[in-house]
Amino acid sequence: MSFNCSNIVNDHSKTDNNKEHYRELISNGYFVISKLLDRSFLEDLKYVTSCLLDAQDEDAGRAQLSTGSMISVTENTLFAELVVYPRALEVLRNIGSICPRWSSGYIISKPPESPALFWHQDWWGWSDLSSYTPLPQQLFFMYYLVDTTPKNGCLRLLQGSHRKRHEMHDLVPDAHTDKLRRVVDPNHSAYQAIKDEIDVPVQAGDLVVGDSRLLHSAHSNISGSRRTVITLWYQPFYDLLSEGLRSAIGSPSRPPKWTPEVWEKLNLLGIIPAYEGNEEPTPWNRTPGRDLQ
Ligand SMILES: O=C(O)CCC(=O)C(=O)O
Repeated sequence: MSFNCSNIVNDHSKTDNNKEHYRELISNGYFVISKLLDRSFLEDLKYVTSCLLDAQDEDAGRAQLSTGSMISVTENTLFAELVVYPRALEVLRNIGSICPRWSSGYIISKPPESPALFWHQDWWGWSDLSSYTPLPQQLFFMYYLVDTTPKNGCLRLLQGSHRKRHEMHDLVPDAHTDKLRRVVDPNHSAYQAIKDEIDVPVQAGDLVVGDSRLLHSAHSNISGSRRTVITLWYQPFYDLLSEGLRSAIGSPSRPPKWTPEVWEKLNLLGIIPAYEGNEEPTPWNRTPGRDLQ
């Protein structure tokens, strides 16, 4: 299996790079790795993703006008390969994650001429004290399948907001509401540009890794083409999480498109969380408490 401690890289130039990524993650809340995806895998992902997007009905699009599509990666087995893509697992190992777990993932595609994504952060365990410490509980791995710029909806973020309160935390405490998803009020502060925001334009096949507590959003897509990202969620330090958090993560449900053989392979790689204790799950809470200062 790939999370073998003996595989840890000891090439010194690489080690410096890895230290830098870890430092960026802890202090800024994210880092970018260019060209992580191999060309032919990228083409396969593009093809399968386009087929899934073409098959989506219009109601699904309206319900997620701000986000874009929200299609689970369990809709096609190709994405299971992405979950355990060796270069991605190496990225995890290099930031010190010995036995990470993966919990979910989505294809998020902004159609042509679509509005901005609302400002939000994705951490749901703010009732757990570890949420107010430097180490990330959960990471996003965002793979953009096309080149992105502010014109076609590139990612934008508030550096350091994973550990430091920003006024956006109070303006939009929990952004995951039906109203914001449907853009009922396009003038809502959740969609607006912020003085401190940083654009993260990338090239197709690049990877953006970030702390789930980081405030982020995406520009509107004013181009004539889709802008697609695949977001995967990992717990890099799963074994250090409180029992309540591990209980809340539980074990993923197994929708039928990923066959038992696929799940078995992922299980053998140790990447699927499986909580077997009796602790009450930490309640779902997406609003940071006053301890975030
Ligand atoms: O669409 C994007 O660029 C960002 C997606 C996002 O915010 C997320 O996956 O949490």
